[in-house]
Amino acid sequence: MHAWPASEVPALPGSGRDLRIHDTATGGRVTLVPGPVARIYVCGITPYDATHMGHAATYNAFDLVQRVWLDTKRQVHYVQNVTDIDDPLLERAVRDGEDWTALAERETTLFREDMTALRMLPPQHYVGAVESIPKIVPLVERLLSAGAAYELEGDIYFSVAADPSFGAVSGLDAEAMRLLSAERGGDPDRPGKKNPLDPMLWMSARPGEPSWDGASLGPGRPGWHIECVAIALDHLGMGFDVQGGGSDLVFPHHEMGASHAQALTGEHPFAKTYVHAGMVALDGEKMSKSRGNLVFISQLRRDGVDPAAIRLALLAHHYRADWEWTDAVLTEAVERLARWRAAVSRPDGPSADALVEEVREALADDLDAPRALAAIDRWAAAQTAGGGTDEGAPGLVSRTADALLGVAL
Ligand code: 5CA
Ligand code: ZN
Repeated sequence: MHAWPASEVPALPGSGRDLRIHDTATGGRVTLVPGPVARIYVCGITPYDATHMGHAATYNAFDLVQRVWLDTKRQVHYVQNVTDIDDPLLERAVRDGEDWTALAERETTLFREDMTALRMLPPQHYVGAVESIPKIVPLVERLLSAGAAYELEGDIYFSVAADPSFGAVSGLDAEAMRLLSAERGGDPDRPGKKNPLDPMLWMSARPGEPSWDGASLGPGRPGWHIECVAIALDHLGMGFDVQGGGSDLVFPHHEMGASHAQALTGEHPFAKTYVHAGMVALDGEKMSKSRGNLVFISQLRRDGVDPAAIRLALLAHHYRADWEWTDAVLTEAVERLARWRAAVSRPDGPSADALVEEVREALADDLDAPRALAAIDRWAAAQTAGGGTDEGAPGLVSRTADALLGVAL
């Protein structure tokens, strides 16, 4: 699949800082020190009801990770998937009487447009589940022959018992895992499973549903977790720097992915660091497709909202916080954007050398974007108060907002 066009990332004077970030697996902060090419996998959308504010908030967090890395003069190798075949996508297509491929294509196109408008850096590899089936099937076959998977009435399940470090990503107990598994695509109550938590790797063809050639597995379609494992191993290999997603992916998705990969390769870890963004809510409830309480980026754009203001609304919240979308959040962002634009449109202003370092330091400190915004607010206020004759300052502030925050002034 093709991704979306990249916006330029201006180079800033001096050099960036290594990112200290919260790692879900250890429950503490780690300093990321990738090689010259930092490797990141961010779980992509299931293409229906895209792109809502929750999606955008999560992708914003991982866009910041990359901007910090680029500022340290590293290259970034970024991979993202599209879950273009899965139960919820098929259910939505049936509900709306629409062809599931048309639905997936339309929503993926919309997502690309929204990501472009928000100046999110594109992945080098944007990969669909369907196009990955030829990579997924041999992995499932290998898990079967290694005794890490088993068949149940034609379906193939992964055996969580095959991974001695199962549980290491989420740190949850069995009861909590069981509840989340039932809520998030698992089938803990299906009789005959070795462990209720065991996730499906390959679902045999169901009447009226699409299916693909699964070689020795028979016709069917892939499970969710093995999709991301196949794509990540294909493009990044084991031990990549960060796997990212929203906090609703900690369990089962990222836990199972780590177990699949470890059982496949005998190596540890799948990702060195697991990073999760908080959940955006609307009207007191997590914004979700199943509840339908969604604010769409494309709708706001159609309403004439500047994408840079949407971006500022996202940046005003710490990525790990759960927060609520309100009209006031947007109004504040629109006002901030206007203040910043007025401040950088003057020919000179207060020196911005220290500001660049403040923004760098805020982001390196577990992506503290609200602190970065506050620093630029202070510069803009000083500018408005008429202090300073540094001719390079407005341009430097613009480049800083663009390079580190993805905000075009
Ligand atoms: N296709 C899978 C990942 S492989 C999936 O979870 N798709 S999704 O469309 O449901 O979500 C895409 C990303 O948005 C995930 O990282 C998910 O954690 C995140 N996300 C979904 N809802 C919210 C929300 N309300 N707030 C923040 N992030 C969210
Ligand atoms: Zn995923």
